[in-house]
Amino acid sequence: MSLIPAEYRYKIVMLGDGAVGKTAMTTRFTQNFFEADYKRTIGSDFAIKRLTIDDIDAQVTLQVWDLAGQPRFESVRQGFYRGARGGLLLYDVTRRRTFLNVENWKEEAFANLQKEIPLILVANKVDLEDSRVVATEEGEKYAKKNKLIYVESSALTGENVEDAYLNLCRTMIEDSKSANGANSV
Ligand code: G3D
Ligand code: MG
Repeated sequence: MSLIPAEYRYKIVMLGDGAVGKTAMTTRFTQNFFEADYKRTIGSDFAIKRLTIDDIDAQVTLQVWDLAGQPRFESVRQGFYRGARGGLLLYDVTRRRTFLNVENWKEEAFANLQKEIPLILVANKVDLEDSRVVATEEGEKYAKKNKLIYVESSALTGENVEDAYLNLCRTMIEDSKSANGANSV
């Protein structure tokens, strides 16, 4: 096959309460497998990662935005969300409050973007089995009800980290294709 891979560029956002593992996951994903490129902005960071998805002949450049702490300025939040095409919404399976706040993060993202974007629900820190308080079934149930893809990960061991981002890429690419299809004459 001599197909030229299709090129996609997406901005994505890391969502979830403090200390759920947003930065750990982003760092693992962007530095473990490919080169990373960091840039500091006020209150937020982004990393660039290029990846190839062979089976669908796609080359994706991801701009992964990660909020540094809880920004005080509304303008930082607006800049953070602006142009985002998808996101990973994390909670920490050892802290129920972070799971209960998932709904708030989803609502905030959709409100700021004024539309719904694909989100992957990420149950992080599954390596901490002994202190786990949010069961798989609960996460799955919420994801199903809200039409989100559910992934269990550990930024510590690396389990399913790449998978979470890949799932999001595939969903965004499908969205782009159906949007293009709708626009073409
Ligand atoms: P945040 O960016 O969402 O605020 P961080 O969260 O990525 O800063 O992670 C918060 C703490 O949780 C960090 O610990 C980090 O190492 C830890 N952590 C992140 N992901 C995992 C995971 O999958 N498993 C375990 N066991 N720990 C994780 P410290 O001690 O540095 O604050
Ligand atoms: Mg962080």
